[in-house]
This record gives sequence, C-alpha cells and structure tokens, in this order.
Amino acid sequence: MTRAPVVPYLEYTEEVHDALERGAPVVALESTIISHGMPYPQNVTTAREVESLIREAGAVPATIAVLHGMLKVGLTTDELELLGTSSEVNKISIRDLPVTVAMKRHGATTVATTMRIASLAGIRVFATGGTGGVHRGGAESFDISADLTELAHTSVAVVSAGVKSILDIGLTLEKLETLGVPVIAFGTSEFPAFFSRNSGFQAPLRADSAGDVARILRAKWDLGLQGGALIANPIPAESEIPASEIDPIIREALSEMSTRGISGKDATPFLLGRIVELTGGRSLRANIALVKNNARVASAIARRLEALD
Ligand code: PSU
Ligand code: MN
Repeated sequence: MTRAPVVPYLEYTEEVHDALERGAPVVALESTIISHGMPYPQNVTTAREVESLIREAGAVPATIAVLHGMLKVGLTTDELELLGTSSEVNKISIRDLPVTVAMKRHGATTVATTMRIASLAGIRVFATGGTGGVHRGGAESFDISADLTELAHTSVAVVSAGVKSILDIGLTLEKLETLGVPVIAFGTSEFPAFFSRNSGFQAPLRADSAGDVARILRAKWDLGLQGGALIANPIPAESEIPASEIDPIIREALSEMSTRGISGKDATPFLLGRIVELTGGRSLRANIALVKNNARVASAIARRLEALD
C-alpha cells in the first residue's frame, strides 16, 4: 500500500517519502518558528538540531514550508537556510495558502498551515514550540489564532509547551473545549505556559506516557472524531522562566505593541522578538530547550502510534 499520498503541489524529500512508504514514524515541524519565531542564526541551528534529535529518537523529521509555490514536506539544508534568512518569506496561515501556491511564492507555515500540509501528506504527529490561541483582549479584537480552528478540523496531534501568557490562557482553553479538541498535559496536571511550567490553569486531561497519548489518539480517530489534539508538554525545569519573572516582561511587550499599533499576523512575531530583547536572550534559550523537549516527546508518540497500526 502506498502511504505517501500523491497530492497536487506537494513534494516530499526522499527521506520523508521513504519513511511514509515504509510506515516508519514521521514527525512534522513548522517553519514560522524558523522565519518569524527566532533570530538568525539560532533559528537555523535549532531547526537542524531538532531534526537530528528526531532521527536519534527513531523517527524521521519532516520540516514543512512552501517554496516557489510547492508544499514541501522535508527540507534540504539550503532550504532551511533560505527560510531562516530571506525577507521574501512570509508567515502564511491557512487563508494565505492559495495565493502563495498560485503566485509561486515562498511561505513559512504556521501551526495551522503545517497541520494541514502534514495531514495531506499522511503525517499524524507534529512538534512545535507554542501554538497560537486567543490573544489577550481577544473578546473585543477577535484575534483568535487559526491554529485553534485547525485543531478542530485536521487530524494531527500537536506537541507544544502549552501557550504563552502573551495569550489569554483561560479563553484559549475555553475555545478548545468548544471546538472539541482534547488538551492533554503530559506528565503534569497543570496546563503549562510555554516559558513557565505553571499557568494557574488545571489541564483538562493528563497523560503520563507516550503510549497513553498514542492510545487516546487511536481511539479518537477510530471513533471517526475528526480533528487533532493538543499535547501540552511542560518546559524542562532547568530551562524554565518562572511566571513571576516573565509576566512583567510580557506586559511590557504587550504595552509597546499597542503603542506601536501592531496587530494581526505581526502580533506574535513582534511579541516573541521583543521578549528575547527584554530578557537579554534568556527567553530564546528557554524556547530552544522546550522545542527540543517537544521533539523528543513527539518522536515517542509517533513511534507508539505506528506500533498500534
Ligand atoms: N508561538 C511561539 N512561537 C511561534 C509561534 C507561536 O511560541 O513561532 C508561531 C506559530 O507558527 C503559530 C503562530 O502557529 O505563531 C501563531 O500566529 P497567530 O497568532 O498570528 O495565529
Ligand atoms: Mn492572530
């Protein structure tokens, strides 16, 4: 049986194509974190290290982006470098996908767009840093990330370190409940807040092993319940920035953002960049540590899921 679907505009690297054909575990990775989530050169170095780590954990990495209008599943070293350095690479959400393909442009894929492309390629597990959510003030601004609606529709499990407190975590969890998305904290009872292990919010569900997560995913999809799941994996204790330290910095970045009138798709990249500056690089080190941790957990889940097939 051919497992790597043939889809218009979609191109696999040989490594990923071969893995899908063999039924080997594959872990998708997004590219907005490279182009808009971290500064150069740490973005490219981290992207490469995360890929190696997934291979060491017995899975195959598939970094996803749109290049010259083609949906790329798996990237070469040169393509990673291009994403990390070129100003011609836009952050693309689901709404931007048709124009990026039709005009043969480049695009770095957000969590939502990466999930959709992963799903087209038959990949079911995806590791990232943090997902989007309901922004603070979202009840008035309607700034709710398309990542949430995508989690409702597209059957891919996303491993993240929870959501940052640049977002309204309570509203984000409410929205995910409405959308029917299982939110599973990994090895903890509290929903993690990206830089911090604690958010003050109880997680809706808890799982303590990759095998349990895989069984929950299997059951969901066997039942014909469409959509993904959010696996919230806390940052390792040695790399965390406690909420009491990061929260004032986040508030400062948010207030600068409103003074400067920055909104929409520029909001998340602005906030991430400003927090790196305000913490003197500490938030970047934390971000790198949590992405790697998520890649390890995603690899374990992907392996267990393949074993259940
Ligand atoms: N959160 C992070 N790092 C990131 C992002 C979110 O900690 O790089 C990126 C992801 O690609 C996510 C996107 O899908 O930001 C969400 O953007 P928006 O809020 O505009 O939907
Ligand atoms: Mn938004």
